[in-house]
Amino acid sequence: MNENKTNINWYPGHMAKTKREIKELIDTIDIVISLVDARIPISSYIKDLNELIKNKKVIIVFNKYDLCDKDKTDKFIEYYEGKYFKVVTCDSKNSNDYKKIVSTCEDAMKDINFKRKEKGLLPKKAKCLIIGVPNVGKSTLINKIVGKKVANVGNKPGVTKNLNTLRINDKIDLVDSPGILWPKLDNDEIALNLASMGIIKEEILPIDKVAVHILKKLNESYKDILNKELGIKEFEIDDIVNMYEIISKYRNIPFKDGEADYDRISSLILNLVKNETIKNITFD
Ligand SMILES: Nc1nc2c(ncn2[C@@H]2O[C@H](COP(=O)(O)OP(=O)(O)OP(=O)(O)O)[C@@H](O)[C@H]2O)c(=O)[nH]1
Ligand SMILES: [Mg+2]
Repeated sequence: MNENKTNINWYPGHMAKTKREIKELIDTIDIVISLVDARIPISSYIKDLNELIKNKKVIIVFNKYDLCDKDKTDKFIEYYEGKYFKVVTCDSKNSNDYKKIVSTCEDAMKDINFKRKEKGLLPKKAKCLIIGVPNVGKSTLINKIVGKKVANVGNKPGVTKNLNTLRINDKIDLVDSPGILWPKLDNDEIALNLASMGIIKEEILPIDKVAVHILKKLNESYKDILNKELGIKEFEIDDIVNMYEIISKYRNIPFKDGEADYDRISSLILNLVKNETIKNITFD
């Protein structure tokens, strides 16, 4: 198995381009809606957000809230509260939580228009930029707010390719943006958390490293899931070969050349998260 330490540097050209375009656009933006994955609310926060968006009003959205461990979420919400205008939890896929975001935008815009009035300026329509790492649910949220499919969505990173302004109503315009990361993913824990949630493309990191990271995290906080989904009762980080053999037997995955089929099992572990079989987890 590949146990080498990787120094991942994934920063494709289109992310640099998106950042340049955001910097050009930002003066016309009133509110920034910054999405994090509620399962990794710190790891999935864009590291250079403040530099990118100057001092705009920010709403932090804990998206995929339906998939996170709610017992752990409050302390992360507290961490962001006070730093930003508002924190909102949201399941963009199967709920009407998006309404909380719309009303928070309206509140933020009241503040902005009040200040404009003091300066003798007319009220303006809210222009809101949706921003976040890849695959966090930006386009899904936009489709919910619009009430129909206006943006492409996919269960993989890098679906949206361009900044895209959409008229919502006479009060709000929304700008969808491609997912961005920061130039160097030099922290292994953060990189592996991002990979576990499908935010970094699968080809970027060795799949077995990501799978072992998931096992380790489940063992730290969610032993019942490890047992139920993979048949592991006593996790041993120093004996991954044995762990993979246990999973082979439990899941009926045939051995290959006398060994557990590492690639297949690693894929299976990643897919448990990707297909939402494993829920109620927070890795940060
Ligand atoms: N369970 C759950 N799934 C979600 C939620 N929001 C989005 N998804 C799923 O997450 C995947 C990615 O959604 P997208 O809306 O394409 O994500 P994006 O941030 O626009 O991704 P890029 O355009 O690649 O940056 C899709 O499979 C969505 O169905 C949510 O709140 N809960
Ligand atoms: Mg998108």
